[in-house]
Amino acid sequence: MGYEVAGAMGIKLARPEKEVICFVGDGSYMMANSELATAVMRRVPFTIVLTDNRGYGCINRLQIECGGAEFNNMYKDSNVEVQPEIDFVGHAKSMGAHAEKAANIAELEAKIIEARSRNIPSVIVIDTEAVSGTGAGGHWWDVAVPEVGGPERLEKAREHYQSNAANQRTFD
Ligand SMILES: Cc1ncc(C[n+]2csc(CCOP(=O)(O)OP(=O)(O)O)c2C)c(N)n1
Ligand SMILES: [Mg+2]
Repeated sequence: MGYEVAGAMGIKLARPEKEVICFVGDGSYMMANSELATAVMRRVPFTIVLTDNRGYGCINRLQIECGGAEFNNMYKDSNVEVQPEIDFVGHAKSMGAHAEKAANIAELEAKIIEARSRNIPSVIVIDTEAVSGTGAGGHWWDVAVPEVGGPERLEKAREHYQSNAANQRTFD
């Protein structure tokens, strides 16, 4: 986390003939983004697709999968006085980048194509849903669940963990 914008700039400097698209979450963007200003100054164009689900979505899903309650990953579950409403378009524009929101996938696709003609970075912000997934990846994350104690949801999570762990291949 945090290297995505700088990484995209580095890739574009190394391979200027390539189209570079940086796919970054709101949390990662918040960790580090100031190379955007450098890329504007140096005229290094790449495209950032910023998915805004208002928090650490994948860690929240992992927390749920491990039987935990949603806590301190999404802003809505965090101990804050005020829920942040970060204007990522305004933030990126303040560094000189082209920035706009996409309302849906069709707009996102069109804006990615439009970005190809610019000589500065383009930031496309899209609101995303934090908890539901497509399931298409069929992934599983090997994070162990405590063996004793906890509420019923923890027992279910533990069973789920053990059956997935049993399916793992081992390598010598
Ligand atoms: C420096 C660093 N800190 C913490 C983590 C653990 N971590 C992995 S993904 C993630 C949350 C990412 O949030 P966001 O960028 O908003 O993406 P989302 O999962 O919401 O799509 C965290 C905290 C990490 N990988 N690197
Ligand atoms: Mg997020």
